[in-house]
Amino acid sequence: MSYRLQKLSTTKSAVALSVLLALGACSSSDDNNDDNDTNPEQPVDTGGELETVSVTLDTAQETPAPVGVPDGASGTADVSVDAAGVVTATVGVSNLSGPATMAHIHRAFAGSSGPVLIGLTSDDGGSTWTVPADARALTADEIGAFNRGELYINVHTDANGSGEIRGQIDSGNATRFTVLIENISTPETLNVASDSSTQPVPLSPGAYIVHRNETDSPLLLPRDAANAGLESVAEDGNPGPYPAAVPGAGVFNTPVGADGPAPIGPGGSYEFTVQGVDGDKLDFVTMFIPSNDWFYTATDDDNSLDLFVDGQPVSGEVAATDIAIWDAGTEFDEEPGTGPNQAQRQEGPNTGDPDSNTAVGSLESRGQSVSLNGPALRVTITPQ
Ligand SMILES: [Ca+2]
Ligand SMILES: [Ca+2]
Ligand SMILES: [Ca+2]
Repeated sequence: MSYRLQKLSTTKSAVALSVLLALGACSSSDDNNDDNDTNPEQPVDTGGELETVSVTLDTAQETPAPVGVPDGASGTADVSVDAAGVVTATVGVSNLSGPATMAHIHRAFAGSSGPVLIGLTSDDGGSTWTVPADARALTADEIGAFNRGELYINVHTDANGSGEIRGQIDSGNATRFTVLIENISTPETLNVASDSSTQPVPLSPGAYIVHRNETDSPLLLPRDAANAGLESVAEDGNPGPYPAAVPGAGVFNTPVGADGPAPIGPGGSYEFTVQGVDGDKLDFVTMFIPSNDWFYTATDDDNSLDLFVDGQPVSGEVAATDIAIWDAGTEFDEEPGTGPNQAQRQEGPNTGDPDSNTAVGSLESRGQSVSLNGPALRVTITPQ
C-alpha cells in the first residue's frame, strides 16, 4: 500500500514522507513463534480468576476474510489456563474447505491478527486439535491477555493459509473500550524559528498495547535504547515491525473514513478497540512527523493510561498532561519541520545521523523542547 501524505501536507515539506511510510505498516506477523517474555524482571499480576472459556470459531471472525469456504464451516473449543499458565484446549472443526492443516493460539484482540503463542496438534487428520504435552506455559503477561479476551484460536487450511475459521477466547468479563486518537493541530501549531513560519503537526500510524506492568510500557522497552518497533514508528511513522518486536503490540494505521493506511493531518483521526479488566493499562505511540525520531506516548511514571480507576472503567478525554512528546534516541535531531533527514524529506527510511543520547525519554527529561502553539493530539477513551 502507499500512503497519500500529499493530501494532508500543506507545505513544501510534503514531498517524501510517502517514500518512507510506504513500507508494510499494515502487516503484522501471523506466524512467528514467540518465546519472549515482555519484561521478565518484573512480576506481573495476571488479574482476575482463571476459568474455562467456551469458544465458537467461524469465518466471520477471521481476518483477512477467507475464500471458498462452505456454508457452515465452524468450530467449537473449550480453553482453560491454570495459575501456572498451563493451557488446556480441545478444538473441534467441521465443514471446512479441506482438511485443517494447522491450528494455533494467537494473541490479538478481535479484528486484529497477532503472533502465535502455542501450536496445537491433531492426531485424527485435522478434525480435533489439542495442546501438545510439551507446549510451553503462558507467561504471566500472557495470562493477563487471556483474562482480558486477547487470545484467539485460528485454524488453517490449504485454501486459506492465513486462517479459515477463528474464535476469540473471550469470557466476556472484560470491558471493551474505543480509543480515539485525533489530530487537533492547525497550520499554525508548529513554530519554525529559522524562517518564522508555522506548520501543522501530522501524526503517523502507530502501535498500542494493553498490559499490567508496574513500571514502563512494553512499547518503550528497553529504555536505554529503542526497540525495532519504536525506532520505525519514531523515525519513519511505520508501526509494521512492532508486533514482532514487542509481544502484544497492536497496530493502528488506517484513518477513520479512509480505506488504507495513511498519516493523519489536522482533523484526521484513528480509532481502535481494546479490552481490559481492572488493573489493565493502555499505552500507545504515534510519530510527531515533523521530527527525526519523536513520538507521542503516555508519560506518567508507568508510561500508561489506567483503563480502570477505583475498579471502574475510565471514560473521556485523556488529560493533556498525561501525554508528551518523547525522543526515541535513534536519530540526531534537526530543527523540527525543516530537517533534511526528517520523515517528510529524507531519501529513505532510517536515514539520518545517530543520536548522541540513545536513551528513550521525554523531551523534558532529555533537556529538549519544541515550540508549539497549542496541542497536536487528543486521546479519548470510551467504554462500551
Ligand atoms: Ca533524537
Ligand atoms: Ca535509525
Ligand atoms: Ca530520518
